[in-house]
Amino acid sequence: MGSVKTLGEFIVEKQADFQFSKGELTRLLNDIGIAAKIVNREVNKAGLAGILGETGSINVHGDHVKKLDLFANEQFIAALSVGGECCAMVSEENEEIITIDNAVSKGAKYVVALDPLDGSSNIDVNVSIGTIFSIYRRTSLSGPGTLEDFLQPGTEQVAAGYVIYGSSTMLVYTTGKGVNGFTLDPSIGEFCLSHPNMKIPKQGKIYSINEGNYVHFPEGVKKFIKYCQEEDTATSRPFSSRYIGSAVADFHRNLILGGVFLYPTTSASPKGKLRLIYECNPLAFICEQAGGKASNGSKRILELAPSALHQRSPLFIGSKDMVEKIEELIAKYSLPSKAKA
Ligand code: P6P
Repeated sequence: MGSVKTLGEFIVEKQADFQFSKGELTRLLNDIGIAAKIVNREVNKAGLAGILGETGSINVHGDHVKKLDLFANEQFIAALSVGGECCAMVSEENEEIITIDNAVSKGAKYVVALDPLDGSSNIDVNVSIGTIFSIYRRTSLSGPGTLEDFLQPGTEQVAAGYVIYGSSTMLVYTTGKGVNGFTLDPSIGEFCLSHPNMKIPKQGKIYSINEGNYVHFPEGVKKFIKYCQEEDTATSRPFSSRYIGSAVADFHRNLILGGVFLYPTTSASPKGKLRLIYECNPLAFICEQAGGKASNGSKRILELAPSALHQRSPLFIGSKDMVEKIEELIAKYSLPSKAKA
């Protein structure tokens, strides 16, 4: 058994990748790792800790907030507040920006966008759930973080990652120099490097989509689903349909095995369901760094210009060849815009 490399050691080692870095990002990533361990402890015993079920409250988007959602949100806000390296946060659970005053006074230069517990509808049925985070340098010059700090395109991300609370708990992140995965070893309470330099297969055999929405999918998406189901040994079709209903889990499986996750526009989500700033962009950054692709059907996710904190986007993300096939079919079968009027 080779020597174990912990997340902390790895982050410090990679700090050298950043010219002029004075350790702020290193501390910020470590703060996120600490919060993830605390959330993991509660997720693993949610059924016992009386924090299953709902708080009875509704979040800003009208979703029923599960107690674990709230707990996770509080833990990440607390960890990032104590750390002092992040001057403001955006969370799926909070309508407005969260300003971290002590970090503001310290002149912290980073802001963090977060989905503290994605896939919350799966909490009570013991299906994998996840945390997604995205880190930017603030663009505002001083004082509390501003809306503009968060309305940067995904290409401006300094780092992005997710935690998946599954059969094991993993933290996967990138700072723009590749993707590395760490598995939590509960016996020592450390995330240990288990998946160095992760690469997503260029072509996969898995497609992941909620086919319950089929009737309302754009024509090109319907054509892609049928393409996946055709018999063609030369292209290993039919592909397999796998859908967990937790974006982090569906994404993580495809990152390792190859495949594509699709969340198109639907009647319930006419702009798509996944959030651009704290779901699509961080997963897109990781996916591209692993050699994959992330699109809204016609444009690169990372180049979309956000205009609102909680805006949604259609998302097609995973193996490069599969995302390009989806874009090709959407372009071929999309109605000319004038015809839509
Ligand atoms: P549907 C979980 O609630 C989530 O936001 C994502 O994690 C997941 O991919 C999606 O919604 C599932 O949505 O409509 O298929 O249940």
